[in-house]
Amino acid sequence: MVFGRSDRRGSFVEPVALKLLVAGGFGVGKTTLVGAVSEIRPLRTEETLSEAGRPVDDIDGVEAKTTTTVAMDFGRITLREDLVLYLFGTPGQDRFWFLWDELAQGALGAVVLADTRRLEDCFAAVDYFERRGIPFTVAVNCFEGADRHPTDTVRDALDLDPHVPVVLCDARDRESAKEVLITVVENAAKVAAEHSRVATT
Ligand SMILES: Nc1nc2c(ncn2[C@@H]2O[C@H](COP(=O)(O)OP(=O)(O)OP(=O)(O)O)[C@@H](O)[C@H]2O)c(=O)[nH]1
Ligand SMILES: [Mg+2]
Repeated sequence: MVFGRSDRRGSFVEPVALKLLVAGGFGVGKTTLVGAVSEIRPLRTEETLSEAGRPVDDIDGVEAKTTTTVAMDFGRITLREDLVLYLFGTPGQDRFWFLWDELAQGALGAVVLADTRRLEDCFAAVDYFERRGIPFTVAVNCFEGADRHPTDTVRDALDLDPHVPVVLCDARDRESAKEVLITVVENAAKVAAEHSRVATT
């Protein structure tokens, strides 16, 4: 066990709280994922996509979308009695990039959601976490109608380091989304352990 405080008598254990980001391109399912796993009513900041926004909002491939996140999503999930995750979903559109640094403060890890029909939309998020050294996991949200690509194809297309996990998910499904978050936490723990090993040798 990497996280959490144990109590030999098995009584109440104060949980460790970790902050994770849920990022990725526009309309890739970030708000959906946070909503699917959150055990509290998720905080959402959705606004209607308007005609006025058309010149700046790139809705190619997500024409059915009527709203977009303008600040953040927030949710919480208890993975184990001693481990609670606070989830912060980022806004997907480029005009909200200025919020990312604020949201990323203190984040232990991140999910980069990807849609194989618009893979290039998550380049910016991958780049952001690589530059800041925040361990991330790529989760391919398997939309109906999208070709199923093996995870290695996605890894190659995104030019990811071999240690970056790539998983498939359905952002609408609680168990599937939970699996993604477990991968993010395990990977972040692995990266942290590797860093401390390097620091002490
Ligand atoms: N078929 C299918 N639809 C999905 C899935 N995930 C999300 N959707 C739909 O796709 C649309 C986009 O979902 P959102 O969760 O709002 O996407 P987002 O990434 O938060 O979008 P922005 O905040 O605007 O960037 C919504 O209409 C969802 O119902 C999925 O796994 N499969
Ligand atoms: Mg959203």
